[in-house]
Amino acid sequence: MSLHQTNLTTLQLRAIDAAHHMHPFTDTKGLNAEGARVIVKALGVHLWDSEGNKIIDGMSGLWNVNIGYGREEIIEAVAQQMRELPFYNTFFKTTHLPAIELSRLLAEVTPPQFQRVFFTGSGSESNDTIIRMVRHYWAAQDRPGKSTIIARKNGYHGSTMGGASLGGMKPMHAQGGLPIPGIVHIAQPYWYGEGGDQSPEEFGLWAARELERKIDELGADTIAAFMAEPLQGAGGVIIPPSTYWPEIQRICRERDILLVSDEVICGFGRTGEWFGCEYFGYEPDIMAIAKGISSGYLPIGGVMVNEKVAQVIADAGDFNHGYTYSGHPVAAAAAIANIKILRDEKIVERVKTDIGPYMQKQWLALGEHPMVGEARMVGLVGALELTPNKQARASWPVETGTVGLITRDYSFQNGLVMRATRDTMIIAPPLVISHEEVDELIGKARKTLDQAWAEVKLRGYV
Ligand code: PXG
Repeated sequence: MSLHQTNLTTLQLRAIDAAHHMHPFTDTKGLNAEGARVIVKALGVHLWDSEGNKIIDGMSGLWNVNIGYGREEIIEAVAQQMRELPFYNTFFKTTHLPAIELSRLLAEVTPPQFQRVFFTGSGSESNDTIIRMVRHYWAAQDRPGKSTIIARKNGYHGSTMGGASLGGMKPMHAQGGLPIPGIVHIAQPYWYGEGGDQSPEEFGLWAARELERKIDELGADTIAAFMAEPLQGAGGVIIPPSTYWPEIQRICRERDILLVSDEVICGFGRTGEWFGCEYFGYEPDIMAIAKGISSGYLPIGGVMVNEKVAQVIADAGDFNHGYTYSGHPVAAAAAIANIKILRDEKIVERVKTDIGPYMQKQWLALGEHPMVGEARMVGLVGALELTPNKQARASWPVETGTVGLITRDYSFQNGLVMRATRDTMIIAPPLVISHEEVDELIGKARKTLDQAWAEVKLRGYV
């Protein structure tokens, strides 16, 4: 009998989970001592747990449920595709209707330089694909020495060997022998944390020129590509100063380096444009996509490739790369239905002109709270920097992350999923959130800050 048909208590469900389920990015002992929260259903922007608590999902699942939960169009499309063709591959000179339709749709909604997609099953697989693709691109032009990829400290590009190597997360590198060779990291454009006395604009130029310095140090004839997120998501919603991206683009063009945009979080409307590169005004050669492509209803990802790169790959014969689930027909059907909802309901435009500005105004006002050093947001993705001293942008006199966790726990208790990265609170609600739901979310966030502020004062952290 499936668990759905039983009347197991939350404690019993937690015990089974603790006995058999290894959770990602989790301290298993700590989790099992506490017990996992069991999520049982979701609708719109809300989740329900096994205790009957209703929670507003301020993180869109894991930054991916852009159209919100419970859309029947996707359920229908998936069920129909399951009946018709639950699986076939796209390897040996075959294709199928969902892969054909989705590739055309992606060519329509992505920036004009992108007419071709390589399908994957996730963001990590997209980035692993990109490592192989950019090296193959240069090798195919008799320049195999152009193989190093430059990425950034505190960037996030996934959890596979390649993805985690491209990422600049120290705790990830510390496990499993990472990064793999041929990947180097430069500074991130994190003005609040690292900008010191410089203005954001000055600091943005400095951070971009770190790329120039690194390329010149290693020699442009050894560098294949630069990869970055338009804004860093998992790293703490780090929004680069306006000077950053134009300078990065100039440097890549002048030195003949491929520019890769990891759009796994920013893609499909998060910033109020379809893709983050459109928001920040640059033209990548390659984009990694996943998450919002299907709003998480089924796992699927891809790599968008411009004509320059696609042509070289095509002229070079076999590209010896692919996944069983590249272009999975049912996942593709979910993605097609999702993209049509985003497009036909003008959800991305709504983020830009209506709900984005509406939420930004209230979110930025949280910056006046005594505990908040900076509130920032673009589209529907934002962060609050928690600090004991606003003017000094000071960090807390306890282990990094302590105050973030206190705040996150209050947020959960208040029925709001708001993430903590270090001592930075993060928000990225579904793009379909209503005005009333924004009011609800902000009210809960404000209450959470008040409670956390009282507690850190009680604990003597201020
Ligand atoms: N690139 C970016 C920019 C991401 O945010 C990936 C690639 C990898 O995608 P997959 O589908 O392989 O997970 C991501 C994923 C967090 C968190 O805690 C963020 C992600 C994944 C898991 C947790 O913020 N982003």
